[in-house]
Amino acid sequence: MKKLILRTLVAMLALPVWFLAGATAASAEEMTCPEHTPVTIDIKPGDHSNKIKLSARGLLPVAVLTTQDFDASQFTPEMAHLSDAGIAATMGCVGADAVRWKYADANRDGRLDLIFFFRIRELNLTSNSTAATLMAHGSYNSTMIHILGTDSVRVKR
Ligand SMILES: [Ca+2]
Ligand SMILES: [Ca+2]
Repeated sequence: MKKLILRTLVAMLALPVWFLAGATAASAEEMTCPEHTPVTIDIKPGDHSNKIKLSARGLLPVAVLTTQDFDASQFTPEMAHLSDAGIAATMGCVGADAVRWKYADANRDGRLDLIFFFRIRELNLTSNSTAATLMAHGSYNSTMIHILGTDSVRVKR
């Protein structure tokens, strides 16, 4: 009996993998990051050029802004990734892991935002990258959600 339950369980767990393997790139993205909540992000808050020098040491700040639809101060992240937007669209949740995050008013509108920090050396951006996508998951009003936002970048080697 135990074996049967185990086999059923294994079959159930294996199913999404099979499904993913057969899926097209577009639906694979939806499968990998299910039901994401769109958010507004600002790469390098306060800097409109969003220039990133890939050879630079240090951290890149990316803010998730509080808007009418999303209160970033109520989101408790568990993990976050930043990826070239083109790669994120085909590969799903990939890219550099956030090394830390903090709550601060990034755009000085009086409402707290959430700022993630990524190691520039770990980014999968190239000199052809024109946009980067932030993906994060965590709890929001005690519900687990995925958030996703994209901002433009200008990459220098
Ligand atoms: Ca910016
Ligand atoms: Ca703010």
